[in-house]
Amino acid sequence: QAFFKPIQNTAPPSPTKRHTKIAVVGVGNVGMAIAQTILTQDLADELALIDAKPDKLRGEMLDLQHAAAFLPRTKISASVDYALAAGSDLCIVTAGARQIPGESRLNLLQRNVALFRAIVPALARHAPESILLIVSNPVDVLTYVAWKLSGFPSNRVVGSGTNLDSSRFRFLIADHLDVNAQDVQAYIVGEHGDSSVALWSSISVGGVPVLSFLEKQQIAYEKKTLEEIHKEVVDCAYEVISLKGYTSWAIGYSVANLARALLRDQRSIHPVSVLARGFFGIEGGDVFLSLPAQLGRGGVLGVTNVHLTEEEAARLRDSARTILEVQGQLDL
Ligand code: 6V0
Repeated sequence: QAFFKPIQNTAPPSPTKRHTKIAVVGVGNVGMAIAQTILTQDLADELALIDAKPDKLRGEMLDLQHAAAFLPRTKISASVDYALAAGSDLCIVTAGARQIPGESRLNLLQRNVALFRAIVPALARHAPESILLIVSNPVDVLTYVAWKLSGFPSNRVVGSGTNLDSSRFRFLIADHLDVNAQDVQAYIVGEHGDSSVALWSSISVGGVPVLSFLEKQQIAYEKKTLEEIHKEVVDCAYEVISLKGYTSWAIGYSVANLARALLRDQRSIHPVSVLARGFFGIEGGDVFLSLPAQLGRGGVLGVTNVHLTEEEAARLRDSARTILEVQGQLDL
């Protein structure tokens, strides 16, 4: 006996009505922060959680389901089986191995490549039309690995890249100037982490370009402050990790922001890891690096033709070379 009696003359829903499904692989600190932001922001009709640990998965699924009374309606499911990703529009990968004390970065990377071998082809098989959004670190190399293992066109493989670094940058500039971070435009591009490149000329507040404003006012010392702010951006991830053991909330919001841009066809510009070969003189092989990219329902729609100084472009190319060297040592 159905709870509701159907009214007369009902018809099935229109087949053109879109149903949005997001799969999140890895329900650790980062995966769950992303999942909960997606739920509170009403970004999906269906959320599929996938991990290798069945108990943790079921616990996380139940805990989220128990919040249903306070959230927009989303069907939440969980499984160790990648078939759960079937029909996903977006697959977000946060699964990662933890560094063993004394382990080299390359060894950790090789272990993550082994994880990706289990994850990415399975996602590609079950959700062949999806966009892959990679979060696991080192994100630029792993986005390349995901692109290779998926066989997807490069516009449907993107890494969260420096979207988070840029939001940290905007927060710190906003804090320094005592303005709203949403009014601060500022991009960090390149490799996520230590060798990221701050695009000084891109910084503007409420439409006012900050550097040229300072130059006109002959306030040279502020440039130094900005450089210190960039250093703080690089250091602050380490600080959060040393204080609380991991980072989660900011990456959760940052990835949900990318999910919205992609699935709701926002055509907005985000510094994310994309196939960078051919841009800004990056040559020598296929490499993923963050560039200001336009995102929409088709994935990566293009890269902004932003002006880089020769020094900035050279630093980007240096990062590309370093990443290509690492990729060359990978057993793919
Ligand atoms: P965590 O809390 O250890 O979670 C990792 C999860 O992955 C665990 O639940 C594991 O069970 C799961 N997992 C491991 N192997 C598999 C597998 N084969 N299939 C499915 N699931 C598996 O780590 P945390 O959530 O803190 O971090 C996850 C990843 O995100 C790490 O690689 C981080 O370095 C990376 N981050 C990336 C950021 C970015 O800006 N790109 C920011 C923060 C963290």
